[in-house]
Amino acid sequence: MNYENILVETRGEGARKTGVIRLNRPKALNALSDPLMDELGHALKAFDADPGIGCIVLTGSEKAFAAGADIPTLLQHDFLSAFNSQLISKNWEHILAVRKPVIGAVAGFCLGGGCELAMMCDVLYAADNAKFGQPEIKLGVIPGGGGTQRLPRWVGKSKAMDMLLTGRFMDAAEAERAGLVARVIPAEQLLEEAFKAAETINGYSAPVVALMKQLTNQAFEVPLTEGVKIERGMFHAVFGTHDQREGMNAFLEKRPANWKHG
Ligand code: DAK
Repeated sequence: MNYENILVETRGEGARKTGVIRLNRPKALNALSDPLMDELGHALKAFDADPGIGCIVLTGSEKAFAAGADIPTLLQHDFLSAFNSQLISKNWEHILAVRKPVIGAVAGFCLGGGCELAMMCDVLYAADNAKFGQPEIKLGVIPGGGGTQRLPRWVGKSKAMDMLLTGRFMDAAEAERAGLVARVIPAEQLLEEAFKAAETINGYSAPVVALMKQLTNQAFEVPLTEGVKIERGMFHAVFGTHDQREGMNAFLEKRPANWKHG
């Protein structure tokens, strides 16, 4: 696929590298048009399928991660055309099918669908100039990419309501306090820090990383007792891998582990 709305590269020195996807529609503050979301889905799938990639960093520009769905496109629809075409639904949740960790590195505006996309990442790092918001109410609509569902789970009901009902933006410091992002990083160091975290993850056993992601995301989907039960079964299952014995032996022998990713 020929990418026109994203930039794609790989980074890193180790055996497993980092796939980097940069949203790139600067004139529209990276608004998430259908072509952009198609390209994003394609790039995510390709990195996920590549055994040489350990994890993925998704980022935008210094000015905007993404300022939301593409408003001119939304304006072309009425109820029937939105309903019949399943408006921007088909390519929206490809990111949720990715089994490798996706680190969102957010600088500048992260609004509407941009915030919803960020919340679908596994880890979020924010530059100190990041601004998060679900301003759909100002456009006379509600979020359509999960904003009313994920935001309360991430930041609690009261803060989510405050943001959804007023349309106000949250700065990076508030986002960290609220638990929306893992860390706030000076803007000029954002990507380097994200790459460093990615390199660390790339250095671990791939199936264990994938399982860790799967189980942690499952915490938002299943009841606690059920989730703990599934974790217990999976804990026992990893004892069937080479990497469990290797990791524990390497610790006792005071040497780096030599993972076989199996
Ligand atoms: N779409 C298209 N173009 C946008 C845009 C957007 N969301 N946001 C900004 N732009 C464009 C502006 O129109 C402007 O273009 P020109 O006029 O230069 O041609 C350019 O980017 C620069 O924007 P501004 O001149 O406005 O720049 P400022 O620095 O003054 O303001 C801003 C920055 C981010 C505060 C402002 O642009 C803004 O408020 N933008 C709109 C933010 C917003 O309302 N976002 C929510 C959109 S609705 C769904 C999934 C997702 C969604 C729906 C359904 N399904 C799965 C069903 C999501 C919906 C949304 O996100």
